[in-house]
Amino acid sequence: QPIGIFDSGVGGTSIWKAIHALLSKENTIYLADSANAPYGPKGKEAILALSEKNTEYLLNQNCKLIVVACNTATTNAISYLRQKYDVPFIGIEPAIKPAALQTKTKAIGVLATRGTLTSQLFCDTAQLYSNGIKIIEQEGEGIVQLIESGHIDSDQMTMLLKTYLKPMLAANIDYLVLGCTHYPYLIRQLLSLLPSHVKIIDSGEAVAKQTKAVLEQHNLLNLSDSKSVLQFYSNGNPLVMESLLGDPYKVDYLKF
Ligand code: DGN
Repeated sequence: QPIGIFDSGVGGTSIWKAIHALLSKENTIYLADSANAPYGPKGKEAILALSEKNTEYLLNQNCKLIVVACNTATTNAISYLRQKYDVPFIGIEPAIKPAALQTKTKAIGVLATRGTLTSQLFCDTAQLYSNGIKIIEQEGEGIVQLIESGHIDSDQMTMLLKTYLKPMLAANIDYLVLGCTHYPYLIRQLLSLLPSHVKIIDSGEAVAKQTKAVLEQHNLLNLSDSKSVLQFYSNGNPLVMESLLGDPYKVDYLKF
């Protein structure tokens, strides 16, 4: 039985990479709902409906566990999904906690979509760790669209990033939390725009470890020695996703 992974598009492949690195024997099915990206500005009801649609597709493929590889879908829909379906769900949230525990300048930045920043789950977490620490929240408006359309390395992207980092630099952050699974693909550019003492945190590795722990807990780890089957489906342009995944992975177009 495969692990099912979905995102509003190609960004969750950053999470898939971390999962595959840790759990290379596991079969995986990745679903990129690029036709409906970005989820960020859509509002809770729409995000619930799309998350449900993606989950049902993956369950019909017999997935044993589902990773919601999207901060926006997790923060808005994961408790609903857990209530409605029997399989275990792994979610992803901005890594505020490690940043808040380690900051020396007492200021951290969080870059995420509006859907994440306005969610109850995010606000509760931010509240929990804001004691004596300034959390600069910034919506990354437009970034997901540029990545989905294959414009990662563009002047437009550099301009957006510069604009979004400005208030964070003014507040002297020393940690930048990437609260959207598309953003790890921007780490190189972000590092070139940030002073060298600023560290970037994303949630990929933590999610992979959590996935492993939950599989173990439920006795669901794949113990067979056969080569893992890795499937990638997109209802958008498969080529954008293939370029992010790199060789030798192939992405199939699928209407879902
Ligand atoms: N990858 C999604 C996330 O982590 O929030 C992007 C959300 C979106 O579609 N804007």
